[in-house]
Amino acid sequence: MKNGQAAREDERTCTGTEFDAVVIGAGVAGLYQLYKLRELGLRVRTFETGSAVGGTWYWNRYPGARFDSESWTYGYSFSKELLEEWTWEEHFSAQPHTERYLNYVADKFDLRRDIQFNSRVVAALWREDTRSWDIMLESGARHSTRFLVTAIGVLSASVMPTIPGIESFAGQSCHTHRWPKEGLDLAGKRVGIIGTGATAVQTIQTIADIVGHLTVFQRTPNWVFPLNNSKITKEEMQDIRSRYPDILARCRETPGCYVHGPDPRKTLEVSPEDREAFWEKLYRTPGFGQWQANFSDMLTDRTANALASDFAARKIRERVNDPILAEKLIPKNHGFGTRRIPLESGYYEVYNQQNVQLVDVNETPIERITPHGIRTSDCEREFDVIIFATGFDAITGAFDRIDIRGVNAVRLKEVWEDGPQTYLGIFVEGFPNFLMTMGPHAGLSNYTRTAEYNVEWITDVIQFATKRGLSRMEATPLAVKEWTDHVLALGQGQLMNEVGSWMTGVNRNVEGKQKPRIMRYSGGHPAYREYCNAVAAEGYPKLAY
Ligand code: NA7
Repeated sequence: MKNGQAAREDERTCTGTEFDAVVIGAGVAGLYQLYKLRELGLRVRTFETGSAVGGTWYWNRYPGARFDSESWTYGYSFSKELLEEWTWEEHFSAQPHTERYLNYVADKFDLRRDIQFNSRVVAALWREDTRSWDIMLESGARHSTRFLVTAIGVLSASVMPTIPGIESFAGQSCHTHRWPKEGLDLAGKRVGIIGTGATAVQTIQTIADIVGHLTVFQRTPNWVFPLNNSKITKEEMQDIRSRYPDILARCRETPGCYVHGPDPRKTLEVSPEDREAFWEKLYRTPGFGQWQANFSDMLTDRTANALASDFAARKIRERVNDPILAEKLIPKNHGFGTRRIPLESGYYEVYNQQNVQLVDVNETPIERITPHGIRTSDCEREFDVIIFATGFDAITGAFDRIDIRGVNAVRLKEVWEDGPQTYLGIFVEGFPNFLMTMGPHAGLSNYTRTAEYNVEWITDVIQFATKRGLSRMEATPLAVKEWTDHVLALGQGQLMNEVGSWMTGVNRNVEGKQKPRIMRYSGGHPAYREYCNAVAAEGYPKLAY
């Protein structure tokens, strides 16, 4: 006979579940999470909607899809061997190469044996009696797990526009996120594309020379800046390999975990001539230099931001031949960098081509999609193909699409109705043993750099619990309140948080997602890590067990 204390211990450590941990998603974060949890000796299963690994880099097969982070800052850093072995071909890798990389990682670490593909998780229900999660797949299959870790990405819930007649189109059409694996033959076709975000920019500049005629339907122009991509030579790759420790150290010290960090000077401290020279230099810098390495007040001071916007507008005017068209391509409702800037290679020059037309849907709104094409208030245009580059229900959208119910069957979607509330972007009160990689209010920056950190922190806290035989852990209400208040306070005064974009959780096609909210931790990733590291060092004092 066991005494009461021992029996209680038994009850707390009794696994009784099919898995110790389930990971949802086999993208960048999910693959590494599986690797780390398996390292702990746990029974782990990953469920993945797609038929193969890659997440973002599995789904987004549209023409021209590629990184906007330097390839050699985006790869995993946890394995020296992997860093040594992998050869990046371009400074900003194209989707096929990145997908190959993630497949290489899955093979190298033998990850596939614990991944169940073609398995969309549709519901997750917390069971207090067994202190475990019941997971439901679209197929109807059910599984149980002690810990549930989401690795569902921030841009994975794609959204189609709510345009009347959308189902009636008789030609081919698809969302860029659901581009067919076998590709779409666009040669010589009449193509219409809706949207002018980063995805549309990459698509437009890639297909403009292939298609017969391209019509771009623009609602909001973005500040689009040069990517300045190039191939990586064998010698360059050798040099990059030798510098990985420095590159990774640099990424650890910048707010966005890029190699680019802000210039400490304030915009108006610098003479107009020096400012112009500095911005010209940034314009020629590969990647996010213009956005991340600009003057330190560029995204907080309105005057500074207006000057940066003036420079960017001049660049558009220089590149687009037709001055009326150039004005249409210059954003008027948001300042430079207040939305994540799409990076381009020849985007503006596309509008100088005879076979490309821009339709400003503010002047001539889209009325409906017809069997033959798109009807705006002034005319109907006929298309063979319509491309929807209409973006995502970002950050919380992928969570909303799973019926996640915590204690007392409370729905996560309802808890977050007025905006996310989390502890460190990782825990949610009332959702025990539920942990999010790259959740809302976490440090969202150069994805792999920040996901790796998140995954390692989550692994450590799961190890902490399992070592102590704790079958239940949850953020306290105080922890959630303090973190949420902290994130909201940090987000005040950031111009990015005032503007509607996926980064502020806005999607005009999704009910309840019309107004900007603070969705990200904006104190910079070094500060985020410092905070999370301190929590771990103190033994997770604000978790309840
Ligand atoms: P985005 O940046 O959210 O862009 C979506 C685009 O689609 C944007 O231009 C929208 O205009 C446009 N949109 C959506 N619905 C409509 C309708 N009904 N009519 C006209 N235009 C519409 O998503 P992306 O996929 O381009 O990029 C997401 C991130 O992926 C990017 O930042 C990179 O980090 C990678 P709006 O601006 O809402 O007026």
